[in-house]
Amino acid sequence: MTAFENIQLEIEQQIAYITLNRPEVRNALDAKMQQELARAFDYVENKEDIRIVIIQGAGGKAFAAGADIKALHERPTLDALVPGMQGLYTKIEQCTKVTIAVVNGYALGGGCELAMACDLRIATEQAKFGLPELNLGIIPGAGGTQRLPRLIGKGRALDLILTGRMIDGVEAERIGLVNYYTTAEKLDETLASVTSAILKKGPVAVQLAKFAVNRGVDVDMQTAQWIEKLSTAVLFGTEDKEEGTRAFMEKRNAEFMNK
Ligand code: CO8
Repeated sequence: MTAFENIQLEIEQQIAYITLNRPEVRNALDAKMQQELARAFDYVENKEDIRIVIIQGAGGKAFAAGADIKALHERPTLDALVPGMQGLYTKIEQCTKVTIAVVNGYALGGGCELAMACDLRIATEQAKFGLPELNLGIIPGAGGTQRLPRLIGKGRALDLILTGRMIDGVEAERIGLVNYYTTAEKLDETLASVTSAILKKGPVAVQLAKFAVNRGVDVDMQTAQWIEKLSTAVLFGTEDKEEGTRAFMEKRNAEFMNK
């Protein structure tokens, strides 16, 4: 793996920590940061021992303040047709590992959209979420117009997109934009409790639960239920299912083998 400049990637036990690292511009996502994120996700995707990816922002002020507006200013019309940020966030959403955004500062525009592409979001009292793109004469074009209503409903999504107002972590949790609201002091504890709960589960079941939810949400119910059924069929053939059910009957904790 080659070194990164605008992000950091650290791996500790079964968790990869990706830190967006341009604090002087509130971790705005320029082209280099986006390319590096794509490379980091290619890397972790192929590492079997990594089961969770945590994305966070450096500097204590921002998760990410969105796309780099200076670069955005120069972009011609047809640039919007390339996969770009939208494609990157789809790649992140489709990562087979569990992804968690830790928002301890501004998550605006493309920063908020990045958090929404993750499976789970944790916010602290420093967090501020918003989609201010309309102030710039554009729309949330990195999946935001689609992921936000799927997460919080159409009415609330339109309010946030049309007004561009910022909300704090308490409101974000109330409307379902984040899963957990915590304080900066309790962040590590919250994160540890979420990650340890996930790491105790059967690894293939975790992967297929994420797959079934993500793929099922955008298709008709019957197709979605087939996705669920076929995923269950795969799991029925795993050692994880053998161990998980046997452990219950033997009144002990399961020890999953990831096979
Ligand atoms: N891009 C570039 N530079 C930025 C950005 C950004 N998004 N955000 C902050 N910066 C820079 C500032 O210009 C400033 O630089 P300098 O020191 O050289 O003046 C530095 O970061 C610090 O910023 P502030 O002084 O403003 O710091 P504050 O802590 O007072 O405020 C805010 C922080 C609230 C985050 C404020 O900087 C802000 O409002 N930033 C812009 C937020 C925004 O509008 N984000 C949306 C961007 S557009 C987007 O994300 C579109 C995604 C979809 C694209 C799809 C394309 C196909």
